[in-house]
Amino acid sequence: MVAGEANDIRSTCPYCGVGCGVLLKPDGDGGLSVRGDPDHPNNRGRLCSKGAALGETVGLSERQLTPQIGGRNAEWDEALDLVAARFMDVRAEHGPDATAFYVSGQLLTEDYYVANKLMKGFIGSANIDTNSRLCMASSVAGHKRAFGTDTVPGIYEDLEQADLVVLVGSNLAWCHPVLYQRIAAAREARPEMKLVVIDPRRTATSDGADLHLQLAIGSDVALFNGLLAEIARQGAADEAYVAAHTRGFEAALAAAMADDPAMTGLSEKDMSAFFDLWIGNEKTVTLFSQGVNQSSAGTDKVNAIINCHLATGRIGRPGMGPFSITGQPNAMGGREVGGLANTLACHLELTDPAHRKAVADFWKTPTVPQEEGLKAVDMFDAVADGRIKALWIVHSNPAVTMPDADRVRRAIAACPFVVVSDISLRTDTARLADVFLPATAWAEKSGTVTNSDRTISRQRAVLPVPGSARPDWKIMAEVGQRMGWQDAFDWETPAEIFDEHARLSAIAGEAGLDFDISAMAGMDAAAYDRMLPTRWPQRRAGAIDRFFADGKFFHADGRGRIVPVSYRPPAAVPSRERPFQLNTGRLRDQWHTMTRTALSPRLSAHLPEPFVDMHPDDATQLGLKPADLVRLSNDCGTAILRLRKNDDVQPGTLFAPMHWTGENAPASRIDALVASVTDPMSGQPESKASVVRAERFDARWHGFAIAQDRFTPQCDYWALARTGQGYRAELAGSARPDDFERWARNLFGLPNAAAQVMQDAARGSFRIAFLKDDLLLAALYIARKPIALMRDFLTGLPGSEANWALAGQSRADMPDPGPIVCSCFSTGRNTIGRAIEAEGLCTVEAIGAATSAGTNCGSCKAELAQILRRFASAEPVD
Ligand SMILES: Nc1nc2c(c(=O)[nH]1)N[C@H]1C(S)=C(S)[C@@H](COP(=O)(O)OP(=O)(O)OC[C@H]3O[C@@H](n4cnc5c(=O)[nH]c(N)nc54)[C@H](O)[C@@H]3O)O[C@H]1N2
Ligand SMILES: Nc1nc2c(c(=O)[nH]1)N[C@H]1C(S)=C(S)[C@@H](COP(=O)(O)OP(=O)(O)OC[C@H]3O[C@@H](n4cnc5c(=O)[nH]c(N)nc54)[C@H](O)[C@@H]3O)O[C@H]1N2
Ligand code: SF4
Ligand SMILES: [Mo]
Repeated sequence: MVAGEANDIRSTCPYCGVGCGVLLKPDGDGGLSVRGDPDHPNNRGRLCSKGAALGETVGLSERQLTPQIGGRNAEWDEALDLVAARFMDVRAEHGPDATAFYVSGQLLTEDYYVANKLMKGFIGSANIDTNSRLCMASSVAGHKRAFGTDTVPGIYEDLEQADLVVLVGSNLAWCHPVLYQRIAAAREARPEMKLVVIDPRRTATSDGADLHLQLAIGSDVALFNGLLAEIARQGAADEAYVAAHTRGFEAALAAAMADDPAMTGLSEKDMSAFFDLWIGNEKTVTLFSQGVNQSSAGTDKVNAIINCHLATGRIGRPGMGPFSITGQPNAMGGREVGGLANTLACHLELTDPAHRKAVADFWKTPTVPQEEGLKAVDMFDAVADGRIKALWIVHSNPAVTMPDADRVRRAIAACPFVVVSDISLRTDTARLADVFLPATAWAEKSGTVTNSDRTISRQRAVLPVPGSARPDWKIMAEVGQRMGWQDAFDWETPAEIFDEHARLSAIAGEAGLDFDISAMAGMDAAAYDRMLPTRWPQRRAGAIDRFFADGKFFHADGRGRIVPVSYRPPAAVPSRERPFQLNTGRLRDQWHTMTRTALSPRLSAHLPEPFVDMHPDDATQLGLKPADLVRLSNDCGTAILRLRKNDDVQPGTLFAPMHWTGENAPASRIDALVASVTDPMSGQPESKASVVRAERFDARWHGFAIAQDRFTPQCDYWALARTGQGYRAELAGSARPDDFERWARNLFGLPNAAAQVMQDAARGSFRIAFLKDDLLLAALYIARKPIALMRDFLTGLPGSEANWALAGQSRADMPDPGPIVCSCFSTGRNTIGRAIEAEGLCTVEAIGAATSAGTNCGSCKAELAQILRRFASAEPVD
């Protein structure tokens, strides 16, 4: 049903690959109320903090709603004609491979289909690659090696039915919170169910596990080879299964035996506990994510995991199997349409002449390329060295998220013709566009997405299209038509595109491949509109209940491959010059480059500043104090980040989030430090194991600013975040301005506002508050050292009568809540800590009863448990 209760519109959350169903109700004023859809099989009504805050991110304040050419507003006709003409000129003069598209796993399937058809079918190059190269490419390559196709055999129910869930390189509690909660609920119902987390770093996910293996970064192959060897030693291999359905066991076992599990740095005791658990539980799901994929050994890691499942026959049955979880809402859909430079469409292969011919016939085009196109890192190299002269970036922000991001940013800037389709101009990439094309955003557009367990769900337009924004599929189809291919890009609705995609998939089914949704073809607009969540395959030629249930794989001989793999350490080796391994990843309440989540004050309050986690021993050795700023550097670039001293990370390793950009913290772009080393098979970058040096950033002054209106600081370090009352920023500089009052007036754009000033020249401290009619407009607090202020309290003051704000302290009647832990109820860490102490709380439920924290979406439950544990062990909470 399209409409739920009380005319809510059913749609799908645009963030992670869990694919939660949402019920949306426009308030008629541009806003939206959002609830979890109780009838959606993925989430059954649950949402995480990001999904629950979607209503706060649909405003138009940051949107660009007209096309731009060279920075000036333009009509669509002019912009589209220009894009078509420039791409055709480059193609005519330099050949199709001088053009490229860089697209995204957040595109809808229909958008993605059009992009792929335009580039591979008509422009005639395979130079279309996607941010999924940075995300899923190693899993794709590993699946193809093992299974013959890119098949994710598992479904979410398997995670609930398993007796053992192993999470490898996955911070599920933060990155797939609703799925994590489904596992947590299953464990509550069946306490004998075990959870193992394999991650070099302590996380909210590992804190809830029965066993946490803090292996050395990049050593997963050695661990799973150790497991395969132990499986053989204990006689736990399923010999009949191996003989009937696989190839390669002997060679893989020999390679595994030759590897040394000590490379993991794990104790014998932990390793054998893990091996025994894994071997002892037939119903085991091994779920993996970016700690596996984003590695120069990513494909081998994937196969090392799958090997253990094939060797034990633990695949193709309920409650067991390898499970590659997708990150983006439509990472799976992008693989279906063939959005990667080395695939064709519907899991068909570019390099297979029969596949090529079938697709060319279907598309009625003579020009399907024979060669694979450039993978993301190579593509931006080709942009840098001038081979690519026309580039179209859709729904991604590669100037921030590609490895060696400063170089990528320079390459895009130097490219002769760059088109960017985005919803906002305020991105590091969009700022470099020659032509900017304004896309409709999530709540304004229609189509389908496929989640991690192959469930296709509808996204539905619920808000009116603002300004002259257009859906991505439409923009690309119009360009295709203007290039001269009227018929091939002549769709009126996304339903027609879906139908074409479903019909094309019949070819894949006939070729004996896994992706076949031909039974979904033939839907008219009304049927498409009513579409319910549907898991593929949906074949005309008889249903498949579960992939690999019959022991048949997609290699020509029908057998799965157990692939010999050997441990290789990460490409960059720590040295005296660059002694730290830099691990990077995600935070609970931010999505990638923050263009949407940072619009929500609640989400921004969780962790409002970029930081680096460093082990206390390393921090002491470097003479760093708590809250110092740290400068990380290597050959690629530098980043300045706030120090968080804690033993969540191992000595010699660092962790920093990936989210901050030139727009909100220009000195803290973490991918500026990530070397563009890739996995030789998948081309996926090693985003979690670059090497850096670390030192104190010698700031002469530190500052904290709050204001009602947005401001853009000019200093060496700053990080801006939204608050309920406006904005907050951390600031620091290596040179002290002569006149802080003038500096502050410039900063806030308040040349004449009334001000209160408090300063202590000897201590180097300066505070200024700007007021209008007793209401606080803005305030700035400066000191020589990192300043201790009640920040989370101060951020609530702009706009209120707070002529005492300069004190920087909360008042007895308004205690400082501390950093937000529960973003649904804005409950801070201090509030929770006070409740634990005052009321002697010792369970997450008791905290919920006392403070409401964790009682709505539940995304913070893992952190509440962490706070409790740390209180119990008298560890410092931060
Ligand atoms: N809140 C939030 N959720 C998201 C996203 C987001 O931006 N924000 N993005 C979505 C996307 S696109 C993706 S791809 C997923 C990613 O989801 P995850 O893969 O769960 O997230 P990451 O934080 O990138 O990395 C996971 C973990 O890998 C660990 N790791 C690093 N190196 C190694 C290693 O060598 N071995 C092992 N075993 N582990 C290692 C890191 O310490 C980290 O905790 O999240 C999705 N969900
Ligand atoms: N160091 C490090 N780097 C990483 C990673 C890591 O773990 N560590 N992870 C990698 C991974 S897994 C991923 S998936 C990538 C993600 O990296 P990106 O895809 O580059 O990041 P996003 O911020 O999701 O970029 C999406 C862009 O699309 C825009 N947008 C939003 N809605 C629409 C729409 O409807 N249409 C259009 N046209 N645009 C829209 C947004 O404003 C934003 O600018 O980052 C990768 N980079
Ligand atoms: S878990 Fe959260 S971010 Fe992921 S789809 Fe569900 S609500 Fe959206
Ligand atoms: Mo991703």
